[in-house]
Amino acid sequence: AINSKGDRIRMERYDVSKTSEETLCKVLRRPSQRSADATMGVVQPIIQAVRERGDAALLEYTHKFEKATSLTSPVIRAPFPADLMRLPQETIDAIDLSFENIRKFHAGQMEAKPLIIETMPGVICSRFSRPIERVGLYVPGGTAVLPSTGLMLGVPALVAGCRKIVFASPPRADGSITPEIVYIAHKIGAESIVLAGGAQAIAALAYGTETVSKVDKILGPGNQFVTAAKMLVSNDTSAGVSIDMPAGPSEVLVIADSDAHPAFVASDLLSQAEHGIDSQVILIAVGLDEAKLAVIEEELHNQASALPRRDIVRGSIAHSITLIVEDIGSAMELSNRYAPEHLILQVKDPERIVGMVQNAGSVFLGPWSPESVGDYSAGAPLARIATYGYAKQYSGVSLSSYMKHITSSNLTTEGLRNVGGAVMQLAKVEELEAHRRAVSIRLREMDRILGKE
Ligand code: HSO
Ligand code: ZN
Repeated sequence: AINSKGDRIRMERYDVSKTSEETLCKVLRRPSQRSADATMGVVQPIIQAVRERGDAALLEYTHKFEKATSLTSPVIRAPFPADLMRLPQETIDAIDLSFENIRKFHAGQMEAKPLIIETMPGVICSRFSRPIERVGLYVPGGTAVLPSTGLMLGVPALVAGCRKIVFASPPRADGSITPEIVYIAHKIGAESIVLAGGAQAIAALAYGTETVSKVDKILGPGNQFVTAAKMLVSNDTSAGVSIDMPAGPSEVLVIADSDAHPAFVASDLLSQAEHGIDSQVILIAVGLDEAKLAVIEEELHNQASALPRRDIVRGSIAHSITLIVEDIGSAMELSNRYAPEHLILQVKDPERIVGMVQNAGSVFLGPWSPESVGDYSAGAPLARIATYGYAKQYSGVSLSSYMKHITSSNLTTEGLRNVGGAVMQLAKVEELEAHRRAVSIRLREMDRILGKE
């Protein structure tokens, strides 16, 4: 039970040198890494219904889950009506500035020219990229509407050159949609916005309906139902759709040494903690004495108590922890093991320490780089990317998430002569005679032509 007053808001402390490996394992486990079976059971029939009955089923779920019973069409199409994106000038300016920074960062990732390598004389191999044609971008609703997710997902899609960009986001109970999302979709050149959330939105994007355009890839964060639905549709070969990655609750790990500013540390921990009660934040305190730790904890409590979302913060702080270590090496070891989505280095010489980062979604260096600049405006994307420890094997969303690479081979007669022997020999080993002959027939023809001349 969440108690909004009274108890101190505090993270459990563990002195790592005195903590057993077993306990450490337990406290570093993500709170929501539970069996996904129950979720899959809920999601499966929803996907099937949308797949079979299209818009009718999609609307039924939106009426039921979003309470948007007045909604009669699940899609709005570009050009979006101006009255759906009326916003205060300050908001427009903030979106425009962020849009431009995110655009610059992704434009810089564009490959200037294809990779061309001549592996042997006359054997020219190349690799070039093409945008994924149709992408579906999921912008979650829930306890907070996050239009910034639309920027983080949409701008790279625009820069990559995706031909069709479809947004999906749950409508409010009155059937309307946050004007910020509409404005962002408009700036990005989205084809349409699907007014639906949850598994039903994912199913509509994966299979298409009478009004929803089918897409080739679905990206974006969401709750456990969205994540389960993304995993299911991406496993269905008949859907022909891929996903970014399984996304979990947002998380941050802050490493603080004696240089760190206690108020900054507390504010960074809280800015992730306020996302949801399932968020997890971790503080690794490097060589801090009791007095300094106490100041950080005092800051955390005081700042948290003053937050509008303090009840949510209380929930997430309840399963968040402080790990106490002696040196930065041990801190980095733990951090790499946990593989946080966001890593904040409030330490001496962060540019040097960043060299020790092996696993993390996105890193923030030094006292003047709060995570919220990444959430909104700095340019490097953050959209609940590599959570659940997936930072060990996945990258966050970037330009390449919207592209695929195509390779090509182009051989001259000299090239085929150079490489043909090896090909024929390997084909022989694999007993694939047609493969072998595809070379030998050409070599013979080459001899004939050249012999003639
Ligand atoms: N920190 C969140 C993203 C977000 N924050 C959106 C604010 N709005 C997960 O990366
Ligand atoms: Zn955030």
